[in-house]
Amino acid sequence: MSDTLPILLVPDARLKARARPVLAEHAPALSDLVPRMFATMYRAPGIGLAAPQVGVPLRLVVVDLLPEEKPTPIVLVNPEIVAASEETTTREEGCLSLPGQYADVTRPSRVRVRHLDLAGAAHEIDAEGLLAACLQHELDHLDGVLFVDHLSPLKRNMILRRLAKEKRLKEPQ
Ligand code: GNR
Ligand code: NI
Repeated sequence: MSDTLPILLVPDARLKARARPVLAEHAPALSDLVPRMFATMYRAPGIGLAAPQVGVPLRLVVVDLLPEEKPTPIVLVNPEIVAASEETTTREEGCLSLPGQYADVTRPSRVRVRHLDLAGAAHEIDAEGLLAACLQHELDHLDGVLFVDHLSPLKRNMILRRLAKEKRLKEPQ
């Protein structure tokens, strides 16, 4: 198993930056980075991880909805949402960069995501359910957007204050 990477936590300015497209020149670095992103995600554990969460400002995401029962690792290079349903779904989300914090987030129920794989081949995923929410959550990270940015300022500040308080209690000083 590859070494894991530290996951950046809110507040960290790198989580608010827009990530840059992956280019051919990045390919050698990805063969080390992608296995480490999967190791980091599986260990957390989480169902998705975006490169900016491990301090790499590239448009790269890994996802696996069922690491336990039926592992289905997906790598998305330069993903984009090319279509989204008008219908929305509300579900509870969490984020490895805001540990222990959860809130209901409303997003399009279905999305079509276009992306490249590690070999540079183009793919499209038609996603619904948890996969649709997870892909939108991960693609948001590439634009410096967190799930709390979809909440009312009141709910967002409640979560950010709670996170700061729990951090203070965990690491006094
Ligand atoms: O592990 C995760 N679970 C999750 C649940 C509902 C919607 C989105 C997610 S993604 C999250 C991992 C994470 O923070 N990815 O950026
Ligand atoms: Ni997240």
